[in-house]
Amino acid sequence: RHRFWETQPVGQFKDLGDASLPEGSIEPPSPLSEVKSDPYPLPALYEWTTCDIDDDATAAEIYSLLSNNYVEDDDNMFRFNYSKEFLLWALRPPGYFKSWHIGVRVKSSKKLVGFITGIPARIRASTVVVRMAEVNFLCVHKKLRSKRLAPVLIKEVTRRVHREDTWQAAYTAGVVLPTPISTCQYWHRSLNPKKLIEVGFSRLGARMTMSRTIRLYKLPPSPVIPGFRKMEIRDVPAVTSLLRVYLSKFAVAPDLDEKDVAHWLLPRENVVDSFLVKNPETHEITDFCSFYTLPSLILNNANYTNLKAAYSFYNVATKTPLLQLMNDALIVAKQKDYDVFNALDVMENESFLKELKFGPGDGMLHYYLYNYRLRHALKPSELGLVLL
Ligand code: NHW
Ligand code: EN5
Repeated sequence: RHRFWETQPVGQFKDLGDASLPEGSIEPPSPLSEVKSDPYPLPALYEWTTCDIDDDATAAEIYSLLSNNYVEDDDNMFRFNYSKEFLLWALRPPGYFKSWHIGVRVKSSKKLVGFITGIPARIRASTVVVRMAEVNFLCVHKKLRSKRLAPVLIKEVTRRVHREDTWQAAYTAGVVLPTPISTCQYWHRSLNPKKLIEVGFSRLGARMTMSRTIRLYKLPPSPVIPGFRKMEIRDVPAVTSLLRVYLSKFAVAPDLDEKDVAHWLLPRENVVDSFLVKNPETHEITDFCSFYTLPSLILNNANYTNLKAAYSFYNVATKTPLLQLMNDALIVAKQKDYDVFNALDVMENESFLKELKFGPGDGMLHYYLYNYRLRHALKPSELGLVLL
């Protein structure tokens, strides 16, 4: 069934439900001296490249490979269109390794045709904090599909991660592989229903007119919660404390320090937005919400080429009800001209999705760990991790 994945230290379908297997590493680390120092062999026409994303020309090549060849929905109507600024943010967190930004070029033309990345992260599984790589942006040019290049890219990122004495990884995918630790559903909240319907992202409901639909999704012009404002640098310590306490409730979640929070959550235009509620009397920061910006290309529409989507990131509500906090997140996303606000059913998101008029999407997101077994599969609500 899975000629590659069956050879890897990941949970296998045949072991599902075997409670006798212990939680933790599947295979032990090797001595670093035993990790190969040369890259995996590639088919003769191709060569490895370490991508220097600080170089504008290289960043442009990566952007172009992904915007033409990365993830599409099941009906090939939309393709993720990560911006250059987003990629720089996603790939340069505290302690990142340039060697984990890996490309494949055609030897003769130097054209970039393959890509995969890792970034370092500390992820807690149950009670143990594990150093991991978060692997993302695996991409093979459309013309080179089904040639088994993906397993080579995965083995090469694994080798380079091992070289940094890291033996576990976390990743998500829309496809089912051996074996998800959890399977989540995408939900979508229309902000610009007329455009979403015109481009085929959503449909006019039964017994609904366009004007009733527009009215259904209407939002107030500005946030409602007193003390709701953009996150600033001076808020990093308070936001870190809020998040650390909150994320400790989930079975799998990142272990974030102040440096991580500064990187991942300080607002960056058209990349990440973060807001908090500061009590006007006590000056206490009690609630926090964030979303990242990931537009999609609209593949076959005469009138529109881009869909501006916000994705729910990390949210913590200790005083304001989560529903109200997320309602203000929708309001600011609408103010900033997003077409749709997306969320997974992770953490406590189920508590607001239906009431805030999100509807289930046709996409699922499966979460995976490499070389780490959990005793049980997780409900989405037990996951405290959002990958980009
Ligand atoms: S998920 C997004 C992945 N990218 C896309 O979907 C973009 C569009 N598609 C493509 O570019 C987020 C190609 O179709 C790709 C596959 C490159 C996906 N994850 O080369 P072949 C991530 O980036 C397996 C893992 O012939 P292809 C997360 C497939 O099951 N494996 O296929 C990435 C089969 O193996 P099997 C995937 O279509 C996590 C083999 O690849 C996969 O030309 C990576 C076929 O290869 C996917 N999304 O290229 C793992 N899609 O055993 C990281 C297919 O079934 C693991 N496959 O025969 C951790 C590493 C670090 C460890 C450190 C200790
Ligand atoms: C790694 N970080 O399928 C990520 N998106 O539902 C890689 N559907 O946008 C893995 N097909 O349901 C990514 N509209 C896996 C996801 C790949 C992209 C994907 C889905 C998620 C999506 C939309 C458009 C469907 C177009 C036809 C969708 C319905 C919205 C509707 C709004 C009104 C209320 C009901 C729902």
